[in-house]
This record gives sequence, C-alpha cells and structure tokens, in this order.
Amino acid sequence: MRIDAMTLFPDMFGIVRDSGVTGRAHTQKLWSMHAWNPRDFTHDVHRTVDDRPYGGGPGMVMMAEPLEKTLEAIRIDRAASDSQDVPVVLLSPIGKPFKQATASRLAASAGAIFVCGRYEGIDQRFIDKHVDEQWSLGDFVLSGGEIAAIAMIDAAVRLLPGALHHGDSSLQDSFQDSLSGLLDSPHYTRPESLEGADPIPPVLLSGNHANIAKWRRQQSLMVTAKYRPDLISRARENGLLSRDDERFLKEISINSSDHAAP
Ligand code: 4FN
Repeated sequence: MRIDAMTLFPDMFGIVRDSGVTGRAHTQKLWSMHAWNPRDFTHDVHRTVDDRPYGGGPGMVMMAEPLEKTLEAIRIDRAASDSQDVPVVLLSPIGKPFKQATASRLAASAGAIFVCGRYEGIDQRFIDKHVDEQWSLGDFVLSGGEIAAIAMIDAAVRLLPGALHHGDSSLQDSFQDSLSGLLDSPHYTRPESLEGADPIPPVLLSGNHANIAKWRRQQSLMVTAKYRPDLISRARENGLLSRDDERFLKEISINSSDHAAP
C-alpha cells in the first residue's frame, strides 16, 4: 500500500511513518508514505498557496493551481513505480464517516491520495475536478485535515498482513470489524495486588482458558451493552451474537433493571 498526502505540513506525517506499529510496518516495507507540499509547486517568490475568498469574508482559501500541480507530480511519481490508480480522498467534515470497514477497504487497496485542507478550505473547483471521495472523522472543528488523515492511515496500516507481530492481537481489539463488533474486555497486568484497587478477577489467575474466554466474552457484552448499546444492536443484526450471548444479555438486563418482584 502506498499513501500520498498533499499537505502544507509534510512533517506531521512523520508521526505515523516512524512510530510504533505503523513505523515498524513502514520499515518492513509493508507500506510507503509520501508527503507532498503544494508550496514546492509554486513559482512566485512568496511561494503562495492561498488567496482571499471571492465574495469576501474572513480567512483565506487554498488555491487550485498549486494543488493541481502537486497532484500531477504525485501521479507521475506513482506511475514511475507501481502505476496502480488510487482515489483522491479529501478529509472534510462533510465527508462520509470513516469506519473500521473503511479502514479495511483502504488496507486491502493499493492506497490513496489524501488532500489535507488548511485555512478556511479549498477552492471548490479543485474538489469538483479531482476529488473522488470525501471522508470525515466526525463533527468537530480541526485546523486542518492532516490529523484526520494520520488517524485513518494508522487504522488501515495496522490491518496490513504482518503489521502486528503478535499475530492475532488485532483480532481481539475493540471494533475489529465483523469479528465480534463488540468493545474489548478489561485488561490487567502485574503486580497482582495494587494499593487501593480491587483484586484482579480470580478467573484470570485460574489458568482455565475456557473459563477465561467465557469471562472475557461476557465482559465485552457487559461493557458494550452499558456504554455502546448501538453496537449490541448492530452485532445482533450482523448475526455475531450466539445463543449464549443472548442468554447472558437477557440475564444482565433483568439484573440491572429496577423492577423488583411484587
Ligand atoms: N476541517 C464543521 C463544519 C464546517 C467546517 C468544519 C471544520 C480543516 C480546511 C476543513 C473537521 C472535522 C472532522 C477532516 C467543521 C475533518 C475536518 C474531519 C476538517 C481546514 C477545511 C477543516 C462538522 C464541526 C460542524 C476545517 C462541523 N475529519 N473545518 O472543521 O478538515 O476529516
């Protein structure tokens, strides 16, 4: 997978290229990261990439031309190596919500070209001509698309085969799509006793792996039902809940309701 990003702050992408799981995957050449600065595709002495909005108003708008030249350079560079065509993705609050399934699709693909906006936004003509998809992380104001792009790249790269050395631990993580669709159970590590904290659930020290698996599943169901009941409904719709799961959910919903027997 090859990721290209158009950004006025290419150094920001060092975070995902060089750290942790994604950094190791990059060293292993499981993916590559190319950050391109539209400022490098200007010709005036000030290296201008923005201008005042037509119609007036506050702030500045990213000009189409430096972005078009950057995109052209990316396409030439991609053609010189793998040549696969990939979508141009704009990170934008009007975009489709980025989900775990979106991360899986990206990870299974040849990559993407991310356009990271700054200032008040981008000349609409560049978007209309060149952008294939718009993705969003959610409804909040960012000062640029970079942090959103970095989050999405992280979510995709960790899914690449071989990215997680401890093979199946991604399968146990929260939100691993369609495997359970449930939140993770709590984790504990040494020391066995911690001042002022409850003891570690004894089942985890029992060495009985069937009981441990059952406890973890029930914890997942409990945490999910409490904090993200929407994910329980979704897991049910996707056929991811067993009859044991349903029995357990019924049990905890009865025990947690306030209706005492008359
Ligand atoms: N943001 C809203 C409405 C209108 C604008 C914004 C906003 C960065 C270039 C876009 C924001 C949030 C989630 C990219 C927000 C995201 C961005 C994202 C983003 C600078 C223009 C801008 C929804 C809060 C009402 C700034 C809300 N996921 N504009 O933040 O790129 O990907």
